[in-house]
Amino acid sequence: MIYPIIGIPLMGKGLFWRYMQYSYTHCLRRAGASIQILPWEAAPEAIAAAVSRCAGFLFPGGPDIRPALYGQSAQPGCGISNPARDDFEITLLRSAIEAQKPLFCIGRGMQILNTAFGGTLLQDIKSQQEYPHSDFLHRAYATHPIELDPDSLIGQLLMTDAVTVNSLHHQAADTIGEGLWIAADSPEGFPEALQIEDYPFCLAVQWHPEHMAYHTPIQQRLFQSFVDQCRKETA
Ligand SMILES: [Mn+2]
Repeated sequence: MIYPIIGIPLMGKGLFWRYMQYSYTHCLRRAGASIQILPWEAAPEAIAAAVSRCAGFLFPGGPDIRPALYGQSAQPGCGISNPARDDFEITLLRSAIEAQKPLFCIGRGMQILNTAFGGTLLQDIKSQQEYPHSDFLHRAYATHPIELDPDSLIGQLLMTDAVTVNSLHHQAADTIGEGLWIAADSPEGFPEALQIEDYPFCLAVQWHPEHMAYHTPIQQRLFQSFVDQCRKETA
């Protein structure tokens, strides 16, 4: 198979969400993928069909996850959630993990991963941050440093233990789900990458390589490695 099919949950309708979705699909296509956008269809057969059809899954950015999914009620500063998308993504992610599919979880996607593993989120980090972590205007540029665990997949792909990344989040992983470990963190200690213990291929990052890849080729390497892995597994 030359162009592996990557499944991506629909981010939403309207111009803004189409623009955001395009930034992911563009990077994946540059890496040689074929894209399947997955609507928020929660029927078990639809999810099973997607899991067998797609070589791997990318979980993109988006609105705050509803706090009930990690056992909390909404606190001041928590944004409006999209329950249909939350439920679809959690179910799809669990099925994809069961099938050991390659995963790339970005922004909200990393938070969905932590939630699916029983972790919790900080609902608003603004009062605890030293760097502006929610900087949409500078989304194409590196704005804060992170430290990477050199043993992690993300550390190996970026070939460094320190890098600067963009930042478009106002929430962060808090308690880390059992079976996950922190592969990178910000100076304040916010997790910036997670890794699943004993899993074939999963990249989970809190920053947004899809907005950096054009100016910062090493960020495109993450999409390339993910798509190459998907291609290998479907060949
Ligand atoms: Mn950040």
